[in-house]
Amino acid sequence: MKRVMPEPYKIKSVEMLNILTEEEREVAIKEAGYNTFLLNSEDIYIDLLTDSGTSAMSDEQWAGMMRGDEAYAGSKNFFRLDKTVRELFGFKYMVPTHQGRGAENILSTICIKEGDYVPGNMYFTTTRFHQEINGANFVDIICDEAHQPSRDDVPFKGNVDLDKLQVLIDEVGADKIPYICVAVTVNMAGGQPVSMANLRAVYELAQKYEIKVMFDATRCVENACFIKDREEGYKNKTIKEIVFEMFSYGDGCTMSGKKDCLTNVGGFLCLNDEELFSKAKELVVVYEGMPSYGGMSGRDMEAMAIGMEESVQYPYIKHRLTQVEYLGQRLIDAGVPVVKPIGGHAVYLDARAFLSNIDQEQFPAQALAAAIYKDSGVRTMERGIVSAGRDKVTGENHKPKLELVRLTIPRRVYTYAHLDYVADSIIDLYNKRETIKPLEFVYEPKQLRFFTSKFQEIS
Ligand code: P71
Repeated sequence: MKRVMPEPYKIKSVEMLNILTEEEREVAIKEAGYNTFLLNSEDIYIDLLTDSGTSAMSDEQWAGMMRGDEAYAGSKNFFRLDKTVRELFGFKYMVPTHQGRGAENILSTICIKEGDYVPGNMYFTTTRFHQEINGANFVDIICDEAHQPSRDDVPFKGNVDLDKLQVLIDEVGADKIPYICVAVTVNMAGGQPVSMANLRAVYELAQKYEIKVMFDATRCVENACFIKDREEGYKNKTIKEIVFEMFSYGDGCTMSGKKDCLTNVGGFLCLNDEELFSKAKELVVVYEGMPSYGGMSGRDMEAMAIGMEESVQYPYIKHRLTQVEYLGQRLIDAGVPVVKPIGGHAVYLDARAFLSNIDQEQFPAQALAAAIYKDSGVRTMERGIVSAGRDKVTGENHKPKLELVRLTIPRRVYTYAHLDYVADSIIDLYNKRETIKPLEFVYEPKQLRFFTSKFQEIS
């Protein structure tokens, strides 16, 4: 039998979990309008809502917090973070922000003109929001396989379809495309990676037309580990070398430090262009803070610099991907429909297949996420029609091909035993799935509606 390697860390401090009864959970989810975002965290047993800002920091990071230099300007922690980011990513300039969307706001504002087009390998909610509010049209150029949840023979389902990119350039002209947004990995496709060969090819094509490539670097370390494991020629390279090469095929990036930087808050924007850097610094003082803190405290920046160095250590990242894969494989073995192959940060249930009796406009993924909470106290997230929102012109619901529930694994927080409980619960629920009821809106906010909308069951 193959040995399962346990967690590559031991536990120094613990946080006790609350266990509610099923009756108590039924009341809680009803009060939350069947929206898992609106649950109180104290009512949750295992929280798989997100891997964003939910990482456990290391003893080294906590020690770093004590070295926080909280000067208003020129904090020493900023200089350490700046150096770490530039060394690991290879970009020339870095602007700190309070989190990823702060960087997206600045990048979109300085690069986009009304009527532009921003192609990307699938949308992300906040990213597309900032592109559209600045007047751009988002165009999805991810490969078709990314929209096929059961296709498990594609190792890099996050890849850009170069033909789609070429068609867009021919149709609208390169001068209407301020940059191509390349996410590594692709969250909404199921945490799917992009190959190095694809990144290289996108950059070559972009350079031919003098279009910039801007990465969404949020889960870049996970992407690098997939490249090491799956792409020819990378087995003997370090994660650090792979990350560095990935970003050599671009002109900048936005980063949510709340994921692969192993911290609870923070983010940054990287750029190679001096003029754009100068514009970004003008805006950061308006929205975030001084260019030497951008909304983070000194201690946050120190923890982030240390977290980034820890994140590129192979034992850490390999264990993380293996943990996610383990949960996914348990569900696959039981016949539960999930997005395949299993991605980097989460297992995604295919809610359309799980609840094939519920119409997409009756929110199957939302209903499934609510049912999982009620059944087991596990909190998950809808990533389907509710997240996709409405078309800004027609007002119709975007109807994404993928109607998913995300079981997101926080970094260094849960053990294999927790994941077994999650798997057992979901398998049980799958076997009684006909008891799950469809939903309808009782409150729908205009923007990023998934965060605060409320629903009721249709009986
Ligand atoms: C996630 C999040 C956090 C989130 C955001 C919106 C709705 C629900 C949850 C954030 C990302 C991300 C990618 C690929 C940019 C951001 C924004 N993800 N790009 O998955 O995944 O970063 O949260 O730091 O502002 O739960 P930010």
